[in-house]
Amino acid sequence: DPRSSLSYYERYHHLEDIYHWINKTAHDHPQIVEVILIGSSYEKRPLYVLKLTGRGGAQPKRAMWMDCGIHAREWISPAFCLWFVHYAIDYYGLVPDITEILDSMDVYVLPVMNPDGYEYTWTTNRMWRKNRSRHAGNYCLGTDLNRNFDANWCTEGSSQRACDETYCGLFPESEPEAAAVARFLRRQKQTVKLYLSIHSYSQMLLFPYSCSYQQASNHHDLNELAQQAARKIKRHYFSTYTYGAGARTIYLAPGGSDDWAYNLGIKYSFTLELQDRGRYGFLLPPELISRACQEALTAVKTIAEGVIKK
Ligand code: ING
Ligand code: ZN
Repeated sequence: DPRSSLSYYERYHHLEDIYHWINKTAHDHPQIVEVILIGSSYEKRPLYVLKLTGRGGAQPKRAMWMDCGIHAREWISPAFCLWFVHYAIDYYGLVPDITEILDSMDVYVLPVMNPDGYEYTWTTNRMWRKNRSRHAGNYCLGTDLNRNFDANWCTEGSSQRACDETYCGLFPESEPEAAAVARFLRRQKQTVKLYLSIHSYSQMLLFPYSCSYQQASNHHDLNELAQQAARKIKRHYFSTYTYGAGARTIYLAPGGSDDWAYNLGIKYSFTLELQDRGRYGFLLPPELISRACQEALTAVKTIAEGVIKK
């Protein structure tokens, strides 16, 4: 097996395998990790969040949120959430960067936000993007979860047609996956200071707004953090990440989670588009997982440290 030299974190995993990993990780590291069930998917799969907690910090402690796998085919995204949790557990107390982050902020990680879609990419259609919900009268299945949040919902840049890839759903948070995340963040909005959503591909660090061409009130802060992250990645790995407000950097995209979180009051809100820039696209080979995750880890640590110091 040519993959036998790759570690668990350098491979992609079935959904069942990831659920097993979540349980085992929490069981093996009870002093750092706690599992929280925040809801379930359309097909009734659990949505588990891992809460990582360090020692220090004043009460109430600040927090950051990171979700992976909103889009089913972006396999590097769940792979990165697992990579990040593993890194945090392995190096907490040993490496100053992650130690400071966990001591300053609780870290909530949702490894697979769209489990039904993820499963479908393993069994049936590798290029599936949306969830797997059915709406009365529609032949086509699935809503784009990153068009289903309440941020200029279903305006230009998304579709009202159920067969389209950017179908916005019946109403904001019509999808149980989006509703579960929104409900959790609404309850935690006093403590959550940083929102991160992990996608692929195109190597970009995006921030609000994507739902309009309006400039965020702290645009310069957001741009500076993204620039710092991009420069650090360039210096360490020679990879280019472009950055900027979503609508101006890629395209107008209403209903996205980062814009919604930003409007909720989480003023540091980013979408990270991981490797690559199009050679393999969504089909990033396992051999490239390690490099992609190291770059993403650099970005996450840089942004989190920046938020802690603000
Ligand atoms: N890109 C994102 C998408 O949902 C995005 C871009 C970012 C949209 C932030 C809205 C808000 O289209 C990918 N690759 O999914
Ligand atoms: Zn995506």
